[in-house]
Amino acid sequence: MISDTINNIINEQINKEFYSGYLYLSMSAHLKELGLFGFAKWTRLQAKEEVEHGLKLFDYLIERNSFVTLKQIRTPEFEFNGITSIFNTIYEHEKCITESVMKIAKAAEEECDRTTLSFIDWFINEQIEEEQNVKNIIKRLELFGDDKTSLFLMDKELGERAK
Ligand code: OFO
Repeated sequence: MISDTINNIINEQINKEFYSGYLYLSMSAHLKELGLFGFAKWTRLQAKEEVEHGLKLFDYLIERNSFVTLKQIRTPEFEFNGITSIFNTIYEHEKCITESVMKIAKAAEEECDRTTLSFIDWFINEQIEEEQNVKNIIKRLELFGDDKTSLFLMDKELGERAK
C-alpha cells in the first residue's frame, strides 16, 4: 500500500489527466467548426490518450490497494483565438502537467517509494515526447501558418495520425 501523500497526489493527477482530455476535446470541437479536420482529429486522438493516462493512474492505485477518489472535472476553455494560439495553450498546459508529474516523482523519492518512482517514469518520458511534438507543430505554424496552402498541408498531415 502506498502512503496517503502519494495516494492523494495520484488522485489529483487522475483529475488533471481527465481535464486534459476535456481540454483537447473542446479544442477538437472548435477546430472541426473551423474546417480544420486534420487538427481536429489530432486533438481528439490526444483527448483519448489523456483519458488512457488517467486510467493508467487509476489502475495503479487499485493494484496497490489504495483509494481512488474521483473529483469534479472543471470546465475547459471553449473560446480560442486561432490555431497557433491553440497550440501555444496546449504547450503551456503540457508543461504544467510535466511539473505535476515531476512532483509525484519528488514525493515518491522523498518517501523512498521505489514502485511509484518506477511507475511514474513512464509519464515523465511521455511528457518529454508530448512537449516536443507540440513544440514542433508550433514552430511550423509560426513559420507557415499564415499561408493557406501550408496550413492545408499541415492539416492533412496531422489528420494522418492513427492513434
Ligand atoms: Fe498530455 O499527457 Fe497526459 O500525462
